Amino acid sequence: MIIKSVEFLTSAVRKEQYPPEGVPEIAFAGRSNVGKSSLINLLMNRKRLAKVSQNPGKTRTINFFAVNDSFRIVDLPGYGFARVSKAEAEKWGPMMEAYLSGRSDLLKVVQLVDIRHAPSAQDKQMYEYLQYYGLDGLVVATKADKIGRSELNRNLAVIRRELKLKKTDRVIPVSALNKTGTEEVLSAMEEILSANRNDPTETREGDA
Ligand SMILES: Nc1nc2c(ncn2[C@@H]2O[C@H](COP(=O)(O)OP(=O)(O)O)[C@@H](O)[C@H]2O)c(=O)[nH]1
Ligand SMILES: [Mg+2]
Repeated sequence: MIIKSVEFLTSAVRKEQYPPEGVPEIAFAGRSNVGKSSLINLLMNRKRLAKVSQNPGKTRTINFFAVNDSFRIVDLPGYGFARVSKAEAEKWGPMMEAYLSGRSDLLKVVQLVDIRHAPSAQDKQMYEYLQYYGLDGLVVATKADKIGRSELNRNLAVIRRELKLKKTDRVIPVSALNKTGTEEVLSAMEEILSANRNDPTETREGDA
């Protein structure tokens, strides 16, 4: 997939603030600091599209970007950051639920996990949530530059096992530092979008 144009649309907390439906969306979820903004910037080939933060836990909104005038990518707020206030933390669940449960043009949520560690309880919970909504099946393992070759397959196997992935589900290792893995992620996104173009009524696996 070639990225010809990317445009920031809006930051939303409530449903009324989302951009109008009618355009397919692929969202990105993961723990704060997992490398979500870095991945989005790399995929879109823009240096500062999604803010890369040294100060995690800042993204408390759902951020929408228009890509190639044909689909959107959606940067979901990160979870699992200890230093946010209780009030902030309590808003996260309803904000995610409102988006994930009620967005008919949402085709897939790419789940990000850190390749160095076994998925956390919250990673697992998030992924179960995606399974429930039929939005699962594509996992990106970030910061692949931080482990050696010998660890790679072992860690990917742990991720598959802990998230209870099916055989056909994918885990793609990426490194924002070495700029590796992006072609694979982009082609997975392209597959999702073209499957939707061929049969727009079957947007979610679990529906029917
Ligand atoms: N070594 C390495 N560092 C990364 C990678 N991706 C992100 N980071 C760093 O991890 C931190 C958090 O990244 P960010 O993209 O803001 O994470 P977010 O909170 O998930 O959006 C930053 O310091 C990034 O530079 C990666 O692939 N390799
Ligand atoms: Mg971020």
